[in-house]
Amino acid sequence: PITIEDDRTGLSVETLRRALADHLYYIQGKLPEHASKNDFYLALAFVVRDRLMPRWLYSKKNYLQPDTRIVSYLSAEFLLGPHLENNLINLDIQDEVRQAVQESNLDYQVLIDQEEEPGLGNGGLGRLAACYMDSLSSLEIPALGYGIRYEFGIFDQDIRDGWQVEMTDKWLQFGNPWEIARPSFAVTVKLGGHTEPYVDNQGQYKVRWVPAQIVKGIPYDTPITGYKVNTVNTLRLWKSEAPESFDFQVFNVGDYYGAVDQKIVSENISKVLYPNDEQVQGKELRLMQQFFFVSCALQDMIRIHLTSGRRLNTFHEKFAVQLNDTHPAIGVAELMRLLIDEHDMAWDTAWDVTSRSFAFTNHTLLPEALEKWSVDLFGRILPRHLEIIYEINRRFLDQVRVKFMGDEGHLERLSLIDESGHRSVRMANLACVGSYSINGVAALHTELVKSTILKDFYELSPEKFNNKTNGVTPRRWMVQANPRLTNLISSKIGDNWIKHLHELKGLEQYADDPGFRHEWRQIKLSIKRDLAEHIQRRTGITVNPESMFDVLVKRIHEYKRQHLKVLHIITLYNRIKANPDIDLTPRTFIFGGKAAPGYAMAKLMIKFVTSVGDVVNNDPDVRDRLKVVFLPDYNVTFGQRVYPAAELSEQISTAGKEASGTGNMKFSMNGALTIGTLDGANIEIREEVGAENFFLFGLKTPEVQELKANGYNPWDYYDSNETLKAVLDLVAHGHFSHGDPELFRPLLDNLLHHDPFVVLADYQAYIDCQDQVDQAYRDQDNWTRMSILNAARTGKFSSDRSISEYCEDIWKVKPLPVTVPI
Ligand code: 26Q
Repeated sequence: PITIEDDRTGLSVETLRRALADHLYYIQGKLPEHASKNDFYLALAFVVRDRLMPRWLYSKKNYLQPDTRIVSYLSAEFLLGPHLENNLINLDIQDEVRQAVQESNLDYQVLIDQEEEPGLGNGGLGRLAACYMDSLSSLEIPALGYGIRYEFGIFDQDIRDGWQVEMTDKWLQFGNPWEIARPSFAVTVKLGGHTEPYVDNQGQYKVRWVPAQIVKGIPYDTPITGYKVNTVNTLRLWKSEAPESFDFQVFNVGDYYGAVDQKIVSENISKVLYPNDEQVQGKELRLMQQFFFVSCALQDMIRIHLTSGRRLNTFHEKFAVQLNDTHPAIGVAELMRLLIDEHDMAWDTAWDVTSRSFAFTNHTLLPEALEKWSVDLFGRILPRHLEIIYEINRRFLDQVRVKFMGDEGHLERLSLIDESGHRSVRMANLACVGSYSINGVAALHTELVKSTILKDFYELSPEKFNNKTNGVTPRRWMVQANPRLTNLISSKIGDNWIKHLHELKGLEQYADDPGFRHEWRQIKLSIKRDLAEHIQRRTGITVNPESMFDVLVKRIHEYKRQHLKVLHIITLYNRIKANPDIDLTPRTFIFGGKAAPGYAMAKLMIKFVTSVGDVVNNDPDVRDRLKVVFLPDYNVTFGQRVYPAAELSEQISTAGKEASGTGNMKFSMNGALTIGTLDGANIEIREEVGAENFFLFGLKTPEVQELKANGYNPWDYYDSNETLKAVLDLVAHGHFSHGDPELFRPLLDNLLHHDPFVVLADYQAYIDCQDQVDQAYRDQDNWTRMSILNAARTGKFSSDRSISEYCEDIWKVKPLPVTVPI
């Protein structure tokens, strides 16, 4: 029989080829001979988007069914990474599309590489949100992600003369085929001004917010496909614009520039992602961003709720609203305002709905990362919310007084307002009071949250607290990033593991199989060769693919201790200089990561890596046994290249500082061994893979606390350890700075006199442990065995496991398979 496929939905190679040509001609408006690579990429992206559209539309339709319960994930960041290949994998059309592309005389990889990744996040927290969206769809959970459509995402990093240089990320400049603007669902958001009491026409005493400014929020929807299921959830990101009428009032009195100024402020709100992670500044624009997207999201949810035919007093039954850290915590006050001021609900009902809607995830233990807003600033931007927060606080503290009678300490610490010094609003406290669940992101982290930063809240409401250890999606971080390993694994145990990662356990039986080990090692080597070529192209540095690939990629921060890694490199360098014929394991040290532009010490740490690299890489005595590479512009795309190539994963934060880490999981899954401290999820990784397959070193959390309590003096470690002294002296004398003793002085002074992250105290333990790594690497057979066992035992770290736990314990939401009529 002759079957004719539709150009929009057909999946045969021939139809796909025709659809590609069709889109190039009619959507890009290009003849093939005039089309750029990007034109072909866009045409292909539209071919794929067409094919997910029916599933997307019917998934959306489900949201509006009255009984559908929806997870609403509120996050200021979604660090998605490229969509195209991910969607091909999820739709299971990779082979056909490859073939169609080839038959169109195009190069599949070239087209994939055209995509500019949406870098709408800083690091771990933003990437976690992206992995969670993937798992929600793959598990067929109705979900909406809400965030900001930043025009400029995380800056592009260049390295010039060894220093970081930031450049704007113009990710939208060549068009974004994955988003659809929905101007018909635009909402308005108020800012500034004052409040005034009034009596409404039912005789009710009410408060009116008279704003100084109104901005418009326009939603842009991106489809989030699930793996081999019909569910395609929506990520709805908001762009700010000036309302059409923006200029009338001012314009009429002739203040043209004033009118345009207002328009600029409106458009600035979604302009750029703040590039700081783990160090907050109380900037007005940042508060506006947070409020803007949260208000848009809640208004949108209320619209969906009412459209699905329900009354507002059941809002909490329709939506489970997750707060990704405190960045969206203003939502607690905003939902109260919307219900009371705009929908005439009584306070008690509104509070009942609100406090049953929100759940809060904490991601940090660093005091400098806790968000506080000065009451002055807050009241200037959100005068009504400040009143509401005062009222929430008054009622809350009344309850606290009953529980902790007469204890002023508790009241002071629990209050939503910090009254010490300049008064400020504590966003973590607002999130805790307004949420029915509070969770940390790894077992140790949750315990530390309960015993330190949120101790008082834990004592008040222990039942709210729970742990949800982070996870990462095996679709992106194995199937997409590491197709060769994926094929080998599936050839042995089938491909069920992609949805049920615990099934990787089946690999354990091959850990002692010489043939399997050989294949495993050959794959790692071939990926290392590809990375070596990439390094050559990007940095001009030649590296030996047979050397150990020792990788440290993550945001640059003192607590993550990239400088400890550099001290190790200098130690090896000194050994070679003292004895050029020394027998040591050749290594390639690969660094990547961005520093917050305002974080001088982090930027100096980058210069430290590159400067040591310049000397080590070019010293003839080293004879290419050590190579140091700093790869510029570490991002999701590069992560997909580097995790599969890594043999040693560096997870060396100060114990008690890294909430969880997620890169650690990506490495392990791809068969890297970890050298790490007992911090964050490292602890759980070690539990899973076995202590004998993990290189542990360093002080434990209580030991760090004790050391500091007893007056830690880093100088003592310098003074009593000759190798450490030699390393630091070499830096101090300018060996890595062309004789300039000043360049690294701030870094050295900090280490020798403050060392807040106990780098020097952990130095010797780290060196000793690295020496064990060297020894272990010499036995390649056993190393490969450990590598296989690592991958086989990482089932726990699938984000599917994390999301299932959120669904069962917190959100109380069940899968809802989507039916697509044919
Ligand atoms: C806040 C206010 C103003 C400006 C910026 C910020 C801001 C932005 C991003 C504060 C913090 C962040 C990011 C934090 C983050 O990425 N934390 C990481 O979260 C991961 C996911 O849970 C954990 O694995 C990491 O351990 C944790 O560091």
